Amino acid sequence: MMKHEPLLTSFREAGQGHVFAYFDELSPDAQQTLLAQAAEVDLAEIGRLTRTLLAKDAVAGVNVEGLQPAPYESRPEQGGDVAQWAEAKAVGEAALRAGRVAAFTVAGGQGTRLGYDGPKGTFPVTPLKRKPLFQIFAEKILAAGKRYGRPLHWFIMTSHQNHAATEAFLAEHDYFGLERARVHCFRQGRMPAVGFDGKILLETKGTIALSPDGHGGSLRALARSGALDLMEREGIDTLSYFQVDNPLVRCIDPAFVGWHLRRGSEMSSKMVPKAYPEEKVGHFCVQHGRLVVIEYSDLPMALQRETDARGNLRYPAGSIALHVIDREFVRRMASGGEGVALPFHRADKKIATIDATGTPVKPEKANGVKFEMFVFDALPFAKNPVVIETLRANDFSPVKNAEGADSPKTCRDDQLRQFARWLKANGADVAVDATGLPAATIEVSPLFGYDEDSFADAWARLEPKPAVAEGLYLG
Ligand code: UD2
Repeated sequence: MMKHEPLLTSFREAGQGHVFAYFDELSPDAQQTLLAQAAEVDLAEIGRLTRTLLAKDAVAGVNVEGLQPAPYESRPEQGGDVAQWAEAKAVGEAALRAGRVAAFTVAGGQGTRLGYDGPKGTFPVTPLKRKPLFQIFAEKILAAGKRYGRPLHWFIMTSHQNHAATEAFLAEHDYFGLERARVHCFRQGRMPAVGFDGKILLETKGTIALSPDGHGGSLRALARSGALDLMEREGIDTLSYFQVDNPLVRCIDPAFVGWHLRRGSEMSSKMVPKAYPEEKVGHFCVQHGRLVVIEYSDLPMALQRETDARGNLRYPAGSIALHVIDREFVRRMASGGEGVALPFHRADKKIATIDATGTPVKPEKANGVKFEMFVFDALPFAKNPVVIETLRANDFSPVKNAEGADSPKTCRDDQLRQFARWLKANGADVAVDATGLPAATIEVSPLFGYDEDSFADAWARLEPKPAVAEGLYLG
């Protein structure tokens, strides 16, 4: 039985005593649940956030003073230095052969926009076999481990909500061929939602309205879960970070790892030139000498649309949430020492809560605030951060919405285009339309080829070469 008086007192002293208003009505089990949730809350942090982000005179949006476009390394095809890219790739390959790299997926989001019930990683996305997102990543990681002769570890950050379902799904599918001991799921932290008056909201009489603390919570969670220590024991110093919604991603990209290592960078990023001025991605910028990402919702539209003398966007560098991160940098950020903590962002939301009589209510308009951290806010703290350009078609086609842009349909088509491109580049006869979309439904398993190089090698070995026809699966 958890001793509750000290906890109750600290909540009361912080002006949050109402969290226990119904405590005496709860069953002993329910009391324990509430106490455990309350113990998760950092009252000092909530107090600080309430005083700053919720203050009447809080400045909305970000300060854009002194903002400059961020420099980046262009791809060789776009005028980048061919020799440097080749060297970066060699350095990355050497790191992979030495077992220094692990894959890291953030999969704690709630996936509300897609309207899919279940962890997003279990959502089927490939054109023919309907493989789920987790399977694609697992197979890419497995294949990269084989290619470089060192099996990779895979860290997956889940949420309280989807942790058990994620673990069960992976176990049920035997980790899609990965060694069980190399797959590590751990939960991210939670933050309580507060009303506009700064009072912590109860979801029911016995539960606090808690929600995931944002993908930036991954840095703390990596430390807290013991993942960093495990990496250290295994000789891993580099994490390849990607989001669960993007099956096109090169989970393991030697050139990216190599740029990061060659520059002695603590956190590196990939950019794509924005497809159009209002595209909903973060913008890489430099402010007061530090690299920052400014989210589309925070960058004034005039700046998003601003062009230079030649008519090019002044802030073209879109963030697609791909990073390579140094292990000890994560540890430093997670320690939250003076001045190194990630900031929280405020999001006004409709939060299920209880009314004055204790009855659950679903509000019709925003009734409170959630606090989230963003992983890219670590960039200004990183030494020697590098941004490299990547081709969207090789790295980015997320599934976010049920329909329209970034939907299962657009993602499926982008996968088909990628498979067709790989085949054509290696001499296969593939009929495609003006957008590169093949007429036939084809699929390449990551176990056959997971990027241009591995595909080219596998295709060269394949005899006889199959004709590209409806239903071709290269596995
Ligand atoms: C993110 C970026 C945006 C762009 C885009 C590319 C932010 C704020 N914006 O937009 O700039 O790069 O991605 O696709 O990051 N997640 C967690 N825990 C959380 C919240 C999210 O693990 O508490 C994971 C989530 O499972 C997903 C990823 O983070 O893998 C992105 O989350 P999102 O869908 O909320 O990000 P989005 O689309 O707003």
